[in-house]
Amino acid sequence: RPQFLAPGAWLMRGVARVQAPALLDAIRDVTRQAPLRQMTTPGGGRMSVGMSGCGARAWISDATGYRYEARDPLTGKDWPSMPGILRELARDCASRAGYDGFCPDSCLINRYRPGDRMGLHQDRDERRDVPIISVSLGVSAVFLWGTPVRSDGVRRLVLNNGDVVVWGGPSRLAWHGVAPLPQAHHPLSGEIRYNLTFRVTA
Ligand code: MD3
Ligand code: FE
Repeated sequence: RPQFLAPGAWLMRGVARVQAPALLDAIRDVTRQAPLRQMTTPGGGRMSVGMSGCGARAWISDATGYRYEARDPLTGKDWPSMPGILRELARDCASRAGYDGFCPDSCLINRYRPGDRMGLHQDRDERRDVPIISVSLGVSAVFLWGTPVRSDGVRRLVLNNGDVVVWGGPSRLAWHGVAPLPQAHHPLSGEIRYNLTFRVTA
C-alpha cells in the first residue's frame, strides 16, 4: 500500500479519506481553542498560511525566531491536547511505512486559502531521528520536494484529500514547500486545504 517516494519517504494515497470528516471536526475543535493565525517571521514578513497546533508543544514563529512552545502565545494557555483520532492515525500510518512506535507530541495545523503558499524550507526544529507524518485534507495542492541538498532541485507531487506522506530516514531533512493553492472547491472544506503534520519535539 505505501508507495516509495525516496529513501525513508512513503506516500499513502487516500488512507485518511474515510476519516476526513472526523479529522476536520477535530481541526474545528482545536482551532476553536487555539485560533488559526498568520505568524510573523524573523525577517519581518508574515506567512500566508494560517497556523495552529495541538499536543504538548507546537511550532511558532515571531520576530525573534522559530521554536516550539508549550503555550499558545495568542491565548496564553497551553495548546489543546491532541485528539485521539489524530494521534492514532499518525501512529497507524507511521507503522504501515515501517516506523513502529511513533508517538507524536505535536500536531501542527496549516490552513491554505486560495493563493496561500509555503516557500521551500527544511524542518529542523524538532527531533530529526524520528519521521514527520503529513496528512492532506480538502482542496488538492502541488507539493514541491527535493533532497537534503537544496541545489538538487524539486519534484512536484499533487496531494489530495486523505493522502498521507511519511518523511523519515534520509528524507527527513528534504527541502520542501507548497505551490500557491488554486481556487477550487472541495465538498468537505469549501475553498480550503488543511495539512496536519505530526512530529516529535522532545
Ligand atoms: C518533507 N507543511 O508544516 S506537508 C510544514 O503542506 C510543511 O502544509 C507542508 O512543510 C504543508 O513544515 C508540507 C509535507 C511535509 C512535511 C514535513 C516534511 C514534507 C516534509 C519534513 C521533511 C521532509
Ligand atoms: Fe515543512
